[in-house]
Amino acid sequence: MLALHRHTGPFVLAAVVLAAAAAAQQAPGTTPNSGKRSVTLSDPAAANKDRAWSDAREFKAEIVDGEIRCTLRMEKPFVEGMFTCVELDFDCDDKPKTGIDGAELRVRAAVGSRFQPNNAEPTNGTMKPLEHVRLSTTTLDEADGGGRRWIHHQLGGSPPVIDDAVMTFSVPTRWVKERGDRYGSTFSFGVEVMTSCSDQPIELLHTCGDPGLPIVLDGKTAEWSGAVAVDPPGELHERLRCADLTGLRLEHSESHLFVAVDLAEPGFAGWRNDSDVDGRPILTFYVEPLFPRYQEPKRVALSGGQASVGRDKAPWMAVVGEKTVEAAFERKSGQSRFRVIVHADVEFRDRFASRVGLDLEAK
Ligand SMILES: [Ca+2]
Ligand SMILES: [Ca+2]
Ligand SMILES: [Ca+2]
Repeated sequence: MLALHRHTGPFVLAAVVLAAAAAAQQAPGTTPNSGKRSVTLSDPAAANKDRAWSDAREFKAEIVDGEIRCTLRMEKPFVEGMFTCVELDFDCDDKPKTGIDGAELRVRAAVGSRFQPNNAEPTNGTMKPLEHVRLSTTTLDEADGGGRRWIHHQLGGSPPVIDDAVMTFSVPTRWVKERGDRYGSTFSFGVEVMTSCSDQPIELLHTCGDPGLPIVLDGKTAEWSGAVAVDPPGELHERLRCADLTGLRLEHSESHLFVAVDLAEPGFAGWRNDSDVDGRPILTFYVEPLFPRYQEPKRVALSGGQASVGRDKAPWMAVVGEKTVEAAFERKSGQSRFRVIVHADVEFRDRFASRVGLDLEAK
């Protein structure tokens, strides 16, 4: 079986489907009682085909030679995808009441970059996003004033290996044993796959040196003029161009600062969440008054799937058009200079309904 990990043929798939059917008997979220060396979980396909690049389908874990060998299969090859991270939250002592939410260790295997699709050519140096693979760990630490907290702590381990739609990696069993129950040998972990991408922030400064323009917040930008800060399109995954920022403009009236954002493609307001792959694009506006007197900067977020936010007299409002977003922020009397930064992020989560339950001493 071991040699088949990276080349899953039809016979192995048949075995996997049977194992998955057995795993599906367990109630979601419960720890399967173990005694097993090997577990395979399956996960539904995303109904929305545009989410296929974030869609986890199968996860297998098997204890072999002091390692938990993990195999994640996605719906699409990694080379067509975006930054992908599978996170395992280990309940090392198989006791949900110890640790934080039961867990004593978190292990992540990741590939890619948030700022480029996996098939992008290197923009500097020679490493393609697909070659950027790593394994990282988070452990429990004594917190100041009692209790415990998560702290990033690199335990070592080898980076994952990518082959088409399959990622394989190993977690040394001693990481679990060291945090486990000295009298017990069972442990469990949950599996969540996160995929994400981000556009680089666009920044623009604005001085209110005249009465400004009569901006109408309707998602259309024909009334706008003035300087445009531009950003090239095509940096995000091809199915996420509705979150790809291409331009930023600022304008003002007596009472408001206006912000217009251009997006590469339509689809932001009409975003539909998927029941399997959860997540949506988020535009973040950072507005910092600079002069004449310092006031608190404001940071607000606009989620995909919303056509508008706020209404008259709200501290901020936004209206989403086809490929543009218009937003308005309160301008205090006399404030005449602003710095505005806009960025876009998309983060998806696909969590396996059942946990993996294993036994270090199972034959
Ligand atoms: Ca899925
Ligand atoms: Ca625990
Ligand atoms: Ca308008």
